[in-house]
Amino acid sequence: MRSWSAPKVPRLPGAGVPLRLFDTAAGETGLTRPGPTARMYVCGITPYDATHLGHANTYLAFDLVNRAWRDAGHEVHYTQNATDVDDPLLERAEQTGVDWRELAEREIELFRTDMEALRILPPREYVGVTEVVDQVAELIELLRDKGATYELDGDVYFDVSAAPKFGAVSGYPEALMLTLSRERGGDPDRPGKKHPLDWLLWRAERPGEPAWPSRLGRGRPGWHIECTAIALANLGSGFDVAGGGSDLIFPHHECGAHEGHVACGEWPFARAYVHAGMVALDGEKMSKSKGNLVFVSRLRQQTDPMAIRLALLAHHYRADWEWTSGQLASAEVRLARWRSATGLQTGPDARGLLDEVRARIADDLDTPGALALIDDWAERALADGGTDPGAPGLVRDLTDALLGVRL
Ligand code: 5CA
Ligand code: ZN
Repeated sequence: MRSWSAPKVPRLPGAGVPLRLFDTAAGETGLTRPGPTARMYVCGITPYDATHLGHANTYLAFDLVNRAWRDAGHEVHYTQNATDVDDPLLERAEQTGVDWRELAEREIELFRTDMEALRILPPREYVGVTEVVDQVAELIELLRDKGATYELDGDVYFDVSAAPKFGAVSGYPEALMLTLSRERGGDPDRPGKKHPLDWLLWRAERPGEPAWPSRLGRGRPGWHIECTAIALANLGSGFDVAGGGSDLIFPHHECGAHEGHVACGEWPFARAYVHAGMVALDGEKMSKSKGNLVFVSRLRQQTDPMAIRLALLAHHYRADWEWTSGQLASAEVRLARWRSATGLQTGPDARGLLDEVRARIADDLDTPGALALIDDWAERALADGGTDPGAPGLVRDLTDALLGVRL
């Protein structure tokens, strides 16, 4: 599918420092060690409703990873999917009397517009599952040939006993895995399964549901296998970062990691599993199924998208937090101050600021720390000026390149 258009990223003097990120699988923060080309896969939307602030927060986190790697001299190969056929999408289409393809297309287009407005760098490949059903089916066949699958009434399951490292990504105890599987699209209670945590790879055709022909019979892909197939086809095994919100730790990233492991014989499937926190509204995680949403597209009608970006950046990406409209007002004030300060002819020397901001971002994306440093520079610029004619331009460029906030 078409990705979205890329914002210009200014080049900064010198080079960024190696990026450290918290890896869920390791349970600690560690250095990312990409080659000349860093490889990142981020799970995309299920397009049955408009982009909300929670989504924006997650894609923003990985946009910062992308920008930090580029600043450190790497090319970045970034791939993202769109879950353009899945149960929640089909259910919403049915409820609203819209064709599921039209619904997906419309919401994906809105997502692209939102991402562009927020200056999120686009993935090199933006892949809808419906575009790669054949590849997904082939990967399932490969898993079948390795003895990792079984059939149940025409559906194909991954046999969890074929995954020797199951649990290595989430580190969750089995009871929690069962609960989360039940809540997040799994079917631990389905009779006939060998183990409750076995997961669906291929769903045989049901009346009224979309299906594709394959050597597995007519049907459609299960959820986790789509991301494994799309990541493998574009990035190969052992890529640098697999990303998403923390609600994807289990079962999605756990299951995907073992599909990749069994298919390729290589571990780890991704070198780091990185997760953004959950954004809540009215005390509950913002989610399409609950409907407690603040849409990016609606907010964009009221305010500058750069203020939305700044409001999100005020939180550490791994924090869970609750949206309130007051945060947008604070971000608008901050944006105006930064614009005033960088609009001056001269300012306080900012070369030290560049190093410090780079260091904050490289430290597991400490954006609150980075924002405080720029606040401090802006305050000094507005209070007593400064004599460096290059400083305002440098601050504009570093804010744009590293934080994606165009002043
Ligand atoms: N299509 C799948 C991934 S393959 C999916 O999870 N789609 S989604 O539309 O439900 O979510 C898209 C991304 O936004 C995921 O990374 C998810 O973890 C993240 N996300 C969803 N809700 C929130 C929230 N309230 N706060 C932060 N991130 C969220
Ligand atoms: Zn995914």
